[in-house]
Amino acid sequence: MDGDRSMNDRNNVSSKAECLLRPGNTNCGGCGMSVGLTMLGRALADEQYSLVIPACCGIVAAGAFPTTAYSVPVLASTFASAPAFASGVAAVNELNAGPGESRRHVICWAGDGGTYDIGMATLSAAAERNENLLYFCYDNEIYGNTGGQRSSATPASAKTTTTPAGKGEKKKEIIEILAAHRIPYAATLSIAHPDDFREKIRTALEIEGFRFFLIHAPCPTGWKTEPAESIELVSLAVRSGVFPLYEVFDGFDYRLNAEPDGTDPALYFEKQRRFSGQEVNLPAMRASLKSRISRLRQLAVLKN
Ligand SMILES: Cc1ncc(C[n+]2csc(CCOP(=O)(O)OP(=O)(O)O)c2C)c(N)n1
Ligand code: SF4
Repeated sequence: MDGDRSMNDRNNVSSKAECLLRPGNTNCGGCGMSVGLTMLGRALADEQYSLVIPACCGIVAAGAFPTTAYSVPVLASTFASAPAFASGVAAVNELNAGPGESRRHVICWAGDGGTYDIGMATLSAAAERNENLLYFCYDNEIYGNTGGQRSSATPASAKTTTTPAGKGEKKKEIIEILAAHRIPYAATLSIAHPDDFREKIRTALEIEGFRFFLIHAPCPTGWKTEPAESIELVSLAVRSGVFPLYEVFDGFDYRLNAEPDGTDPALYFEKQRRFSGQEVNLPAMRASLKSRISRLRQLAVLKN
């Protein structure tokens, strides 16, 4: 009986729904991107889709052709071109679909380097054309795959291989940039909030056009954190207001999905050795997070 159950469990685990990224891939332990892929697979369990992935840890994880760690078709693009590449794939799917047939979703899965920096031109162009794509940026706040260089998503004060004394500049507000394109849907996702994660993807599936998601994706290797603490870290980020959970419809209709609970952001920073020895100006940080959340509150109609 137990043997049957474990066989069934194994079979379930190898299904597309449970296992978009199969075990035995190259990702590090505690990788937030891997957890994000698992949650994405579960949210899309009943859907047909392909992934377009540019240069990043996500495409390395696929492994060497002809084997793959992914359980859906994956197309590898150059670093800067994933949204353009995916636009072409979506157009071909449209041409190939027969009358009344549903289209396979096309999903971009890219890191912050490929999104905030090198892919920004093709991302902006695809958003402006309102291409029928779902775009996911897993934001580990560095160029993880090539050794942890700073990106424009790296927060101020974080030490990276190219900012050994701590980054001087602030993190870019990517959701605001996408919202300014007046796309139908943009949202932040946390792997510490699986219900919210799934619900927002299901919401996006009901909408046509360009849909953008930002996932806070801990990277123990680059953040110098313990793999077992990844979920706790992103939970602290939501609770302290470092990573607010919100969604924006049509570029102006904001909804705040979780209120910060008063957790001190210091707890989030203290747990990461990328900030150790840095003078994180906590009073200024607390004030800036407070003003950002109150701005979001003003823009939002609180959901639920
Ligand atoms: C034009 C170009 N420049 C540089 C590289 C080398 N490269 C491959 S992956 C990568 C980092 C990607 O960073 P990010 O998009 O944040 O994803 P992550 O590695 O963190 O998963 C770089 C610089 C490349 N493949 N193409
Ligand atoms: S370097 Fe970071 S993002 Fe890349 S696989 Fe490792 S933990 Fe994940």
